[in-house]
Amino acid sequence: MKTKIGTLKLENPTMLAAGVLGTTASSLRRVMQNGAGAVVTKSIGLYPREGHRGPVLVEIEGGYINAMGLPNPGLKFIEELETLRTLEDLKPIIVSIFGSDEREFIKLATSVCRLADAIELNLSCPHTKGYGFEIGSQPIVVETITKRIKETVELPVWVKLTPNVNDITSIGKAAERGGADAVVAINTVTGMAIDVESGTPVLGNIFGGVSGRIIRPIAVRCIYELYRELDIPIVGVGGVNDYRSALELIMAGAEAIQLGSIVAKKISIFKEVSDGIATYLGERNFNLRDIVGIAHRR
Ligand code: RRO
Repeated sequence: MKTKIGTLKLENPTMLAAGVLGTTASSLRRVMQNGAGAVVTKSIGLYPREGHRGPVLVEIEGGYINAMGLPNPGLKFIEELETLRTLEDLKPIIVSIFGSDEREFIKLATSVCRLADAIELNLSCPHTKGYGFEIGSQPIVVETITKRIKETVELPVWVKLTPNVNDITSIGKAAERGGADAVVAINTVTGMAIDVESGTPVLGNIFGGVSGRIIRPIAVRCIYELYRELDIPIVGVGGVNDYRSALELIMAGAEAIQLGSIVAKKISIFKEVSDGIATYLGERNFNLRDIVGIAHRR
């Protein structure tokens, strides 16, 4: 079930979402071997970061809340990408980057571009001051950073959007004006959990980002809204845990989907979802293209 996001060719429409199993060559390799059509790395910054004080992750009904705080190896990650590139049968590698300003984004994009098939700009981490919300919630900042990266690298540039804004389409349109090749929707939804025994917030950072099937209706709504307003492709992410939930994001308007929380428990999910979609389409004599955004016809 081959597909394309702009010029990027995929063997199937499932990808690893940023943040899960994405910091080493061996874990990214494992995801490829388990049937992912592409992988997105953990978001990488210019400098190593340890992340927030723990606990950084709590499981809730229907998902997780995380406040990892952008832990990453910084530019040392390039060594992992170099190792990965020596292997055979690779799937497209999308490198996710974050920065605090335009200059940092440009430096990162320049450093990783020879090892990436596309760049995903993380303009949407919901709980790390200076790196996500402040950048990703202002259309003019999103447009400018996207534009500068497009001027800097020849690769496809995808922009990952935050759902924690009043109007996600204004941010999506800003990415499109900046020349983005696709938008990725959505990052996690701001939330928090309280331990009722101690009466204290569970996460070290107090606030975190909610992921997993509990956020799927929010992802579907955001993708549906974006599809109405944008001409560039949408990559859907948020709460997919089987082929039917993947179909929901696709019918809202996503051309491919990313899997995150579910991967932590089920690495076989890529094959399960892509086989499930293929069977669904085969039984109805449809192509994937036929059902992208089909919910808008009503
Ligand atoms: O590392 C994180 O805490 C994190 C990131 Br960068 C992100 O984009 N989304 C998220 O839920 N957590």
